[in-house]
Amino acid sequence: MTTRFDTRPEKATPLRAWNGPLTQELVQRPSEFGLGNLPSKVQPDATTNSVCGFCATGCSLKVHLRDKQAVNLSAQMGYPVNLGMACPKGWESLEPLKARDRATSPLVRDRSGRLVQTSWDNALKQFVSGFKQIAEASGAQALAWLGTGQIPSEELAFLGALGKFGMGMIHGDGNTRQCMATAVAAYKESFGFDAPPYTYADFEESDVLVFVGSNLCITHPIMWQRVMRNRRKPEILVVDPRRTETAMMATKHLALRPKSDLVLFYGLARLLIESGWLDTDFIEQHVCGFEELKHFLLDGPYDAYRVSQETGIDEHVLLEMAALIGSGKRVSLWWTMGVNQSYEGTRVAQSLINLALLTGNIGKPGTGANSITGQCNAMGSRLFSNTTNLLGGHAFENPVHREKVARILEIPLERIPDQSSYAYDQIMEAIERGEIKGLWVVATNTAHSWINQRRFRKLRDKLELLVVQDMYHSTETAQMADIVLPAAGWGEKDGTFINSERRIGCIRKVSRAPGQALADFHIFQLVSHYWGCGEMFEKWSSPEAVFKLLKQLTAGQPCDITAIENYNMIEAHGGIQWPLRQSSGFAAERRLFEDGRFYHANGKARFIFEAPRELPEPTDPAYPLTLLTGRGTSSQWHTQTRTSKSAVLRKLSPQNLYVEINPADAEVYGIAAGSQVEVRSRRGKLVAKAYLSGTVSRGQVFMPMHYAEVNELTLDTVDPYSRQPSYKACAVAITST
Ligand SMILES: Nc1nc2c(c(=O)[nH]1)N[C@H]1C(S)=C(S)[C@@H](COP(=O)(O)OP(=O)(O)OC[C@H]3O[C@@H](n4cnc5c(=O)[nH]c(N)nc54)[C@H](O)[C@@H]3O)O[C@H]1N2
Ligand SMILES: Nc1nc2c(c(=O)[nH]1)N[C@H]1C(S)=C(S)[C@@H](COP(=O)(O)OP(=O)(O)OC[C@H]3O[C@@H](n4cnc5c(=O)[nH]c(N)nc54)[C@H](O)[C@@H]3O)O[C@H]1N2
Ligand code: SF4
Ligand SMILES: [Mo]
Repeated sequence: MTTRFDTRPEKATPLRAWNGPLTQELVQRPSEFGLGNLPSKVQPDATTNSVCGFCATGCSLKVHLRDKQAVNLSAQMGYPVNLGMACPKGWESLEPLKARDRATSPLVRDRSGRLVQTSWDNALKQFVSGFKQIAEASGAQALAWLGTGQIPSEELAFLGALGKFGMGMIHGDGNTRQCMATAVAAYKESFGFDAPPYTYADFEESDVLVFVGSNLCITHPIMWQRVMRNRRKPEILVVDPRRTETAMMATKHLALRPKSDLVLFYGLARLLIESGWLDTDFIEQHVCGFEELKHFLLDGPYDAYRVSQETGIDEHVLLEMAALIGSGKRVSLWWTMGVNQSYEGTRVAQSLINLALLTGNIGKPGTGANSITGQCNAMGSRLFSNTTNLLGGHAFENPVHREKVARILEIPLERIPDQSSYAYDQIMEAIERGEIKGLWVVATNTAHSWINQRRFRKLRDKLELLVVQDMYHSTETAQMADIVLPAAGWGEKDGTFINSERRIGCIRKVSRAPGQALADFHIFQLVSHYWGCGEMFEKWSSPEAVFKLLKQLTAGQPCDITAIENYNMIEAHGGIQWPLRQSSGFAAERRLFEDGRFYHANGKARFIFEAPRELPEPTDPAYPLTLLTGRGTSSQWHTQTRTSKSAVLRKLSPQNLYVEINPADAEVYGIAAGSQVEVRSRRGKLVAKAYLSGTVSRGQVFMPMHYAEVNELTLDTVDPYSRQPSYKACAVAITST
């Protein structure tokens, strides 16, 4: 669908009765609202620090201002995360803000099907009346929102609280489901709380680092720099079917068969048990379920011979790896999407956690079973989005938790639902069934990033109202919307992000949003007033005021941050990791579980295991190749709405879709290097340029997710525990065109 814009000024709609001076100001002067928002200590011409808005490394950038407007930036020296370094995306952070396709005014679809400019007042009236009509006709379960891990915690919490407590929605999820849900499910079950235990110093303090399904070099370049600072001459093992940039830098690359991870780690656990490479004291005191795990491994098909057959990794390499993990002084295990995005990802993540627990590699320098987070604030989303859990890591089902949240937020208890939301895929299915009819998409580009796009695109017609809130009017999802709400982006608003090592850092408004674009925070304030629940959010007057509420909500939780006073304190310490219960004398880098106490009621961790499942879509003669998808380069971010706006970043990445094919396979299929090929799955097909390379093994092909067509091919299966989509393996065929 192509969308054209009508730039004719629209007849002013009269304001309805407002219930607060704030909203008056917001609506009358939307583009100026919050301009005075720069931190008071910052002079008009000065520098201020802001955490990067791309990946979850959480580097701090020093932004240089002229007349309160950012003109340049550099990496901040001395910040405990990046130590003066930044990757190309960080350096280019200001460019996406200047793009010509920024959404600068609300848009609504007119009768002829075009998106036309309108006022905030009109857009919000249409949004609210449309959603209310749906709720009146079909109940609040007919509404849902999809959020993100890319806006500050204060905004995420606002969206979640507004959606559930204010507007009465039950269903809301976010793009963190595509990304981190598996790690969340795994940690919760194994440790009793979603708690990545590490600190980045662990990269420097390990003797053995094992990276599983992580291409750290390009996906978290500054974390990789921390690995490079390790002076202990570490062994670096990379477990990835592809010979990635990271694998090339490793001391050993284990190119396992796609999705054979579970068998591999069960095989290694068995070798550890058989060889007595265990920390038996640690297991006895701090972990439940060892005997059960032992029987499962010793009685099951996890001997080195069979594991080698299934994974494609030589037996002697398995033994070497077990010896490194079993006898290494400080072993750390790291994983990302090669694990999380799988139909059995939760169990794979837990098989890694099991290895750390078996060898007592947790709670000490250079150790841990460490999930690396993707988006800048995926960790904030895990705690504060009010989707998978009630604000602050609480449970919707728990009456004590509901009472606590109602008391702190001063809202009626009955506004808090006692059931969890549908997950992302279940929201999609509910739209397909005609059960969900109104969808509000905030800071995610579903029409590119969601799995099996063809199925998704058919859902558009099932929705009575699709509202998209984005920085750009040009995204695939915004183009499908009935209403587009123009949002300010990173750099144009205040708030906090939580990085991969649980470090809370501040982002600052250093640039003015274009036209009438507003910070998501202010959009949520407006929606609350138009919905008629503005009173409930009276205290939610600024991001920092919300931060104070959030910190109260964490009281007594593993993520307790009640001792963080305010944003200034966060800045003064170079970010602060959760938890922080006492404000005096804490180290800049802290890890969890130093006392061996986990978050289950008995203080112990659990060994969790289960027999591997069948691959949902194995290859066959019609579709003989396995398609792997993931990140292509360090200069491309996801659906490229932001990174494509920087000329520098564009130069650093291929502009057109390509498919990596092993040269031997190319010969079999008669494919010449650089030629156009058709890639087909059971769901769709596309044309891409053939890039012949030994980085993929025979029988596999790789395509980066940055091009919209790729998810036409992917298979929409999910892990049953985390409901995270299995983006990383489906069967395809290739022919030359
Ligand atoms: N430049 C850049 N950086 C980013 C992002 C970006 O878009 N661009 N996105 C950010 C986000 S949100 C995320 S979630 C992270 C993702 O960071 P990563 O997880 O590091 O990135 P991916 O390329 O998605 O996947 C990692 C690897 O998993 C491998 N893999 C596929 N199947 C399997 C398997 O069965 N087993 C194993 N062991 N490995 C497998 C792939 O070959 C791939 O190399 O990156 C973050 N950083
Ligand atoms: N095939 C395949 N598909 C994948 C993956 C894969 O490995 N393979 N990885 C998955 C993963 S891990 C992830 S995280 C997802 C990412 O998928 P998406 O979340 O869809 O990707 P982004 O391009 O980051 O989309 C963010 C959107 O928010 C907008 N935006 C940015 N900042 C703001 C803001 O402050 N406010 C508002 N309102 N909007 C803003 C951007 O313009 C953009 O449209 O993709 C998933 N899809
Ligand atoms: S590594 Fe991540 S956080 Fe650091 S500058 Fe690059 S994109 Fe930003
Ligand atoms: Mo992600």
